[in-house]
Amino acid sequence: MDSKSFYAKALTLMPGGVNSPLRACKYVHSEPVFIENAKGAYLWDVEGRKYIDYVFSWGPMLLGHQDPVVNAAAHAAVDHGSSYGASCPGEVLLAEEIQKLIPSMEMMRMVSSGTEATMSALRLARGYTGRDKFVKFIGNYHGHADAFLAAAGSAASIVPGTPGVPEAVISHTLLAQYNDLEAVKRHFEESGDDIACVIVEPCAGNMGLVLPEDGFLQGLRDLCTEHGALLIFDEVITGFRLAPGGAQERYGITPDLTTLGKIIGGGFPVGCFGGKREIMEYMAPVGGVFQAGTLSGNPVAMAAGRAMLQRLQECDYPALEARTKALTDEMAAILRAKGKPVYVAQAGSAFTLYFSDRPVTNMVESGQCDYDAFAVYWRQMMDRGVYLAPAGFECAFTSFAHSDEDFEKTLEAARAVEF
Ligand code: KE4
Repeated sequence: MDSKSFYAKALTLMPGGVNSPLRACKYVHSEPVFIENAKGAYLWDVEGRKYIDYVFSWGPMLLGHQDPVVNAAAHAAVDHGSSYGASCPGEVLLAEEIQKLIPSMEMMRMVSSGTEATMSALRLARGYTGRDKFVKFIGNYHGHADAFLAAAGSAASIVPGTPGVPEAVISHTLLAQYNDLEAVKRHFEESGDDIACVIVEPCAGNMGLVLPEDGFLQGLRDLCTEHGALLIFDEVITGFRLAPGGAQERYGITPDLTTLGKIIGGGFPVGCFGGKREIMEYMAPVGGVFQAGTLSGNPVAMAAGRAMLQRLQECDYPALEARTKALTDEMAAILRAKGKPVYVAQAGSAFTLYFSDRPVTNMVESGQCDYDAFAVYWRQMMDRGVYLAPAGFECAFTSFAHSDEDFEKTLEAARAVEF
């Protein structure tokens, strides 16, 4: 069966034919291809067409697909049983590995998705401080728990309003533009005693990649400390990607709580939240803040994640960052030569090519980019075997599996694009 046939069948079985809205490729006016194989830097669809991957499952596969060490660890784990619903060594070993790289996570808890991690971290922040309100940034995406679906980024930015989310639930969600410290200050001036936490993507990846401006993260740290609120870094994308110790290592700011996902599962469903011991001990069964999960600490995900983190410590992050910069500089130069203004945002192995003649520092500016031009670009890159995220407001990822030849082929495809 080809992709078209699978999609036609999928449309009868799943809303929009997908299990996550971005995959429907609506934002690039296209249809999904169905993938049946992935190895290294490549994907193959059900028709045998090969793509150079820049999505990598939306972030987890920083080593590329089927890294032999990660694969072997997952296989070995499956051979010992795929789920116990009981404590297992793998969860302790992965937690130890995470703590080594992100020391601010003195204690942590494993869950099964980024959504669960942020949802639980927010509940913990509220339980710990005894306060209900929290600050989130417009265009930041923290998964799809109700409280975060106010001005959320990623696919949620396209949904008008938040049907299904009671007004009362988001009435405690205070919004600010990303990089606008003054707006956060105003929230603290008005409701400082009621604010449990500020949650932020320390380098935003869900309105396109948007870098924190100098002083922004430090300013958040200071405001939270001053007002007794917790600072939560949502590092579901940035954890182990921007640096082995995540954005908090790269920018030198320590949050009270951190949420993780994606990379720490080595491609298996996972999430994790953690931070200061004193705060984490508010979680049940020690404290009263409830959270639980049938598959939390799943032994296969734990084994794959641990192998992934160990392998990443042997990898040369600065070299990949430099190679990614050379790639994106050239991609931008090619587009400019075609008369398209481009602004490139890059941090480590994450980047976004904005069709814009101005820098993008927040959601308003991201919304002003020419996403129709991006859609044209995306479709022609796909036709030439380059798989970019199917939305202009997402970031692309390079991996340690990409060769220079893959980058050169990508540039060749970009040169052939016509607007
Ligand atoms: P999951 O529940 O999808 O595992 O993680 C939610 C999440 C939390 N925090 C951040 C910063 C995230 O980026 C995400 C999920 N990211 C999206 C796209 N960037 C995943 C892809 C999708 O929704 O299909």
